[in-house]
Amino acid sequence: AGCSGSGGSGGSSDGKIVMGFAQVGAESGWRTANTKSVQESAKSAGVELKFSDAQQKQENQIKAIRSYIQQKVDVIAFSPVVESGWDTVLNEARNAKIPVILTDRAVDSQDKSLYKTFLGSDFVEEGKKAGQWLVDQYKDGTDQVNIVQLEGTTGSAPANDRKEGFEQVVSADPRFKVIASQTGDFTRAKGKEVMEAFLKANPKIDVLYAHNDDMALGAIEAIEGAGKVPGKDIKIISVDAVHDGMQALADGKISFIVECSPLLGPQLMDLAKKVVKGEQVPDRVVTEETTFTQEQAKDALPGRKY
Ligand code: GYE
Repeated sequence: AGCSGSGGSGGSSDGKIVMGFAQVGAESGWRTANTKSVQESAKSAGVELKFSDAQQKQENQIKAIRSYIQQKVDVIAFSPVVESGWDTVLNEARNAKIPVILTDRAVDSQDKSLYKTFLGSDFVEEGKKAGQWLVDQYKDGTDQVNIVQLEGTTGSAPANDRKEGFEQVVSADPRFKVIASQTGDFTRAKGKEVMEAFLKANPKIDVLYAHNDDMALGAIEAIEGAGKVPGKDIKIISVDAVHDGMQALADGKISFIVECSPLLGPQLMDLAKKVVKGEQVPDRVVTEETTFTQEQAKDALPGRKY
């Protein structure tokens, strides 16, 4: 990008589209698979990729976006770590006439013209699927069901929405009680640490709902460390379906996983090419996803790419 002269919109000196991609970090198996997908698809789509890792900090992401604006890339894509606080930098991109694509996570900006499209999952739907599985599991009981929740990164779209969708479903039945809920920042280490605290403070935990597999995997270590059997003494529901999560599901340690696909790269490159050409794109592209029981995980594992 930044080459002057004829031909209008950007392009690197060899005519390639240049994309600046501001990634959240490397906090989870999901994120690693997502990064790989973006990098590989850029290569095969002939897109020159400038990539940055914000280490889960909004200020780093804003810095990265500003530097992409300065470098006059053709298109900026990013996965906003939290939902709020983006209007200023998105305005700067718009003033510089650089189109922005949101991938994976949403922003809460009122002005939808600050970005061209949003590619990613419906996280409220994922939370509902998690809640629905639980409701089905306990359809015959009368006892109270004590639930603890490991939330994703505070203020992030998947944490907000997975919590909301789950609540919408389970709150219809007064037996379901969320007795503790805290962030584990989508990491294994935090998932373990917070689950240890939950176990100390709550003698009777029936269910863990973790907003991603990594936190569930950390929590499994905490549960085993406390002398309990994950999947039996405490049922575990999580979201993502990355390899290690699917393995724990097949092994009976996790009870149910709601899939969230990280393989957004090919669709992102497609959208980027259209946006750079000035073509119309849909303002929302939702990823297709399923759910996995323990049996389904055993079948699916050999063919999983991540
Ligand atoms: O579920 C989690 C990751 O934004 C969908 O971020 C993504 C979430 C994913 O750290 O594992």
